[in-house]
Amino acid sequence: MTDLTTTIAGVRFPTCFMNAAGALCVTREELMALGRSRSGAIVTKSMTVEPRQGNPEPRYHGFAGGSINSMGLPNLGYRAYAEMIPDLKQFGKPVIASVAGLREEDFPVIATVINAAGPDLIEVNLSCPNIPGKPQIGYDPDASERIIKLVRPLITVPMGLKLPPYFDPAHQEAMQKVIARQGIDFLNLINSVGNALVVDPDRETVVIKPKGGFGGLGGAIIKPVALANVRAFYKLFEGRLPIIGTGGIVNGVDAFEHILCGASAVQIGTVLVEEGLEVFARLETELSAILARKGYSSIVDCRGAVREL
Ligand code: RRO
Repeated sequence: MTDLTTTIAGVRFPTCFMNAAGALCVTREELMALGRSRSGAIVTKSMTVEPRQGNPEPRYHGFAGGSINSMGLPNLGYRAYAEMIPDLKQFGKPVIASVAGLREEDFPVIATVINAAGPDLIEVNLSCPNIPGKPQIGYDPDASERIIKLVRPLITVPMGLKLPPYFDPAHQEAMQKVIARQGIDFLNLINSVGNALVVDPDRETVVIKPKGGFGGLGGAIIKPVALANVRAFYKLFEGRLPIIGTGGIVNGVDAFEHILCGASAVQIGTVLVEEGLEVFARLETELSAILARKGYSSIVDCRGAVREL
């Protein structure tokens, strides 16, 4: 049997597959179900200071090649997740708390209390595309660095950043400098491709209600963008900064491609929502099969090994 375990910033994961923040992880029931499932970790929905209902529905739409969402950060508020974390840790797999904020000042408030609750890792979400009037922080290196500076001293567990997709090396290099200066322990690449638009030609409408139909694209259709960002940051950090690859993973081969590009673990969003928790067993079987077929006995054996021509 191939070894699908992995380690991120010194934390061991029983398998490299886990939910992406946002997918089936808002309520206590959903998070406990992730604990009982084969997910290699429990990742919370990105949390804000106050509980939020999120944007008006319909706000998620799945289609053949992926999904578009404009959830608008529906979550229980950080106090509820802080209370839940001790229970979530009983499942013997890492708990990753995803921290967001509507204002810069929110991040340190949430980080302090969540860090004290003892998650195994904290992911700071700098890339929500769906709050009307709020740009994605990760597209502004100065704003990103201000927020990182506020929370970095408060967080004692491994701290990562969830970044938006970048489409130009100059933007990746600018962010790399911020990350290197501030001492980040891992990256999660990528969040959804923000402000995309899906149209239903039969009904002649957009498919989600918020923001005139604009929302974050996920699923199979974004895999090349995700792979590009995993690869670019893997190379910028010379393989020394652990990366969680997120975006476009539908089957074991997709996960293998993320690992070849440099991912140490992968997260599942759209396909988890579409298929449910059973997806984790399928992905394990499929990734094990391809690793075995190619003679790799573990993830470390092939991580980052994609060859250039
Ligand atoms: O809640 C959302 O609308 C959302 C968030 Br916070 C995010 O980071 N990425 C996304 O696609 N949707």
